Amino acid sequence: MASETTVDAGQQLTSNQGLKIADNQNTLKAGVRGPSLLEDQLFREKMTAFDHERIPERVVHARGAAAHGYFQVYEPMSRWTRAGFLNDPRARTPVFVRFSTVAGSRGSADTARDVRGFAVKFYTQEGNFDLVGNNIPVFFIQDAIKFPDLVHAAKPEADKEIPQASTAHDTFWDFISLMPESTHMIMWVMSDRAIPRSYRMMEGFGVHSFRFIDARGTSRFVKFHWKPLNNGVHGLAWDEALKLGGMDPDFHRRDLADAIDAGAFPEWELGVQVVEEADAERLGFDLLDATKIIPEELVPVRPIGKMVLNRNPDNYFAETEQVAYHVGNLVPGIDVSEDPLLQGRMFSYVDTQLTRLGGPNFHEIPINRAVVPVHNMNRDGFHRQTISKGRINYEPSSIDAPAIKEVPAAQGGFASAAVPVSGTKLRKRSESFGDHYSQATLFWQSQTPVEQQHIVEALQFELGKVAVPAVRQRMLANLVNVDTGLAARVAEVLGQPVPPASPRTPARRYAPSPALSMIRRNNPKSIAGRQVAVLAAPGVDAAGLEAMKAALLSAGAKVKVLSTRLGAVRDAAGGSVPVDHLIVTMPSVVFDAVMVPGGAASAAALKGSADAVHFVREAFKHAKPIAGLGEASDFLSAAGVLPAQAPGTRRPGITLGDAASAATLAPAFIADIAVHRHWDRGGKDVVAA
Ligand code: HDE
Repeated sequence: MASETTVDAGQQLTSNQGLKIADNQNTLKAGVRGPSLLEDQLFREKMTAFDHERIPERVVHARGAAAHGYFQVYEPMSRWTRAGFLNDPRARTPVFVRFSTVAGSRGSADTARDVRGFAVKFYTQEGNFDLVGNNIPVFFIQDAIKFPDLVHAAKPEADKEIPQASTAHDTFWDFISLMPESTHMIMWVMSDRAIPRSYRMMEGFGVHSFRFIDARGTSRFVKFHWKPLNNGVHGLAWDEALKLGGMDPDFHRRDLADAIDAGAFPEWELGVQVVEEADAERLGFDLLDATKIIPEELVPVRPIGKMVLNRNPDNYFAETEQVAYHVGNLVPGIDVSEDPLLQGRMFSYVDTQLTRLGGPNFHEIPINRAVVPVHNMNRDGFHRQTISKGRINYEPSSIDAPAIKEVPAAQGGFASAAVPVSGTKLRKRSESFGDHYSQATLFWQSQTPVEQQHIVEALQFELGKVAVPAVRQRMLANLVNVDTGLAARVAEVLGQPVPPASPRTPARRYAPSPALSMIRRNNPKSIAGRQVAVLAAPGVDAAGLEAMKAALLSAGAKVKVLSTRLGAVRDAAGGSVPVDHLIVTMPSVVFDAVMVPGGAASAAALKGSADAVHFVREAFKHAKPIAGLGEASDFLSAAGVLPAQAPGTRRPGITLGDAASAATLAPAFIADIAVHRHWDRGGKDVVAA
């Protein structure tokens, strides 16, 4: 944790040795125009530190953003687990949460279509517990031995290192088409879950089945869920995500930091699905298979506590970059299952961190430190910080007593779940892992028509970038097993016939699960942290603008006035309205909604601005809420985002009214923003003006 922060501002400049530095502008030279001298130890120290600033980026999840906060359980969970932090409702357990994309390098764009990491480190009184999850509840593969292949296929292709942070290329789809077990995950990755609006607006999942162990040692399977409490679950439009990649590659990083700075703390509820070990067989699929969910309708998600992120890191490198999560960081009462993907992860995390963080002592880096005392006989190695006193570095020992002691499980020591294990040594996939398509069909059938359309378009885009026809063909054959209609819609745009289905095991039928649809499960409560653009030009009606702005601000939104010139615009009453940004520098894609105030001259000027017209047309295309006051409707209809006969006509996500009624119109506009996108407005295209 950030216990060793330092503030340099106002301090005397020193070397690493504490030597006060008199000149930080010039190297030591032989004469003012002479060569530099090797003896300049201050220059060499500074340059050496700089030369070695970079460490290897994470082999996956390289790009991320993080925040501090706390977790608090609602009531003691002793009936399922003896984990201390899940049994004390008064305790606020500090957490550090890192969100990430998976495929892109550290400098890639936030809005790439990708899975998002959702890693939580709980600094508990029994040691650190890491819940290293994703924003999608299943995974591409069932066995860890396939992970290097998956990641190689998804990363830029090996010969030219193209494309960056994108799966829309041959090698990814080649691998996927040959791995039918990935089909369920692919449905999620092609959905809007993979282009989240914000890290604050994502669900999180532990993915694997873990184990809860109670005080008597009884073990139960548990799946972990994070559900946003105040922000809903929202996605971007694909076209918007692509544009944001260029306009603001830091979109998600900025959004998280800004929201926390503004006091709009994101909150999630931790939910659990608990399954008695004896009931696991009755589910009809294997709980150890990470390509399967437990539908919430089968086993409800029980909310057990709340997480709040309320503090930004002080230093990106020291905290966000150096944090090291590990699925093996467990506490008494929580254990792993035999899921072969999870078992492989138990090896991989520390192994990769040894290289990334330069040796075995990275648990001593402040962000990784436990908040409880650490005592053991681990010693030495690169970057050792702890100064262990005495000559005893082994156990048991009899000299220099008292010796270090083990802690029995009854007194808080960790004990693995007493799971009976026997079997023949073999390399084989369990037959119970064999049904690769039924849950992909479940996901597809649980989506609303709009969400299905987005999945179709994503597949068309991704497979449309695949050059090898046989790969597209094989993917289509797999998609037939999910839904023939889906395969046909993708095939049509690819210009290929729908092939016969690829081989499969008999399908299992699931009832559609509304919880799998982002749109159906959304319960929008707040617009805190949402960005609203106000388009204004000289002659704007400032009274309407201010009334709407005040309502939006008090609902927690951020409001920015955009115009064709910086400075201020003169309003209709002779006052002036300060301008925050040029329309060209802050495009519609960085906003959640747009408001156009009244004022005949302002509306006329906006009508004549190609940038302003493009702004509202693009916001419309991306299904964003639009509000227009008074004469703004002239501009909006000229831009083609209103039917000619407006005002009076109400379209979803469009709020119109006269300039004097801004305050009364505000609640409808705010409700539209909370819904987020109005896909039901019809078409991506603007209305012919
Ligand atoms: Fe990871 N994963 N993973 N992973 N993973 C890493 O560890 C790995 C998997 C996840 O913000 C690496 O320190 C294997 C599933 C997150 O620092 C590495 C397998 C899930 C993060 C690694 C998986 C995850 C990582 C790279 C298949 C969701 C970022 C850097 C057997 C439940 C954590 C590092 C952060 C990072 C290995 C699959 C989540 C290489 C071998 C499934 C959120 O160790």
